[in-house]
Amino acid sequence: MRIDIISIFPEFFGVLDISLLGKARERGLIDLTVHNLRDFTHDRHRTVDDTPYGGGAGMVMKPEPWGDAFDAVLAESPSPVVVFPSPAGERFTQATARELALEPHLVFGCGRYEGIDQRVIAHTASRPGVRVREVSLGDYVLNGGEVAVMAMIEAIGRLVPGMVGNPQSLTEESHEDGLLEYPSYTKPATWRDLEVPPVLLSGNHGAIASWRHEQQVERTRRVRPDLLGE
Ligand code: JQB
Repeated sequence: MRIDIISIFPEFFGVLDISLLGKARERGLIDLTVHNLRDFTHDRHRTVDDTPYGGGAGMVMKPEPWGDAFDAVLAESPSPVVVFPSPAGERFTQATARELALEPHLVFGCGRYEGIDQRVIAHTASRPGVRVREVSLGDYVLNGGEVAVMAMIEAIGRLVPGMVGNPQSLTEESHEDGLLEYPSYTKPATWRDLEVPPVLLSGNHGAIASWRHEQQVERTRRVRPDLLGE
């Protein structure tokens, strides 16, 4: 999978080298390039923002540097998906991560200020072969798209075929079956007077599977009843 990120803070993505994605890049599964939007400006101040038409607070990212950045990054890519993180986007879920993990080329456009001139999104979507998604991490406002893209790349990257050693560990975790995950325990069996639930020491795999499923349902009902439609 090829991933390009366009941002005015390219240094932000240095941590991807030391996280899970470091391994994916070493193994040649993910080829990630970060581009500085300011490299696509043509004025001496490398301006990327301007005042909003119609008035209002803050600044908006101007379209020209974005257009030139996408001209360069999308050249010779047959069917990229361009993701714009935005508080006004569709919700990014495990299902979104699964879909995007199957794509050969993802491009993330990281906005700042009050966001990007909407014509950039419209123009990018009008490019032949390009699919655009405006995606939100959740219902809170960040200062820009960078942190959202880091989270999305971590969620997507671990689903790229070949990334996780044991594929069963992917299907048994939170959200893959619409439930929160069951609680986990490791040695020692007693720690500061707290015991590991005895069923987990029983060796009865059927009883363990039932107990874990009960724990998932109980926890989901208590913490996230919305996931059960309740
Ligand atoms: C600028 C962003 C998010 C990208 C995701 C999420 O967009 C704004 N509108 C009003 C005020 C401030 C901003 C800041 N901003 C680009 C940008 C916020 C993404 C974002 C996001 N994905 N919350 N906020 N879940």
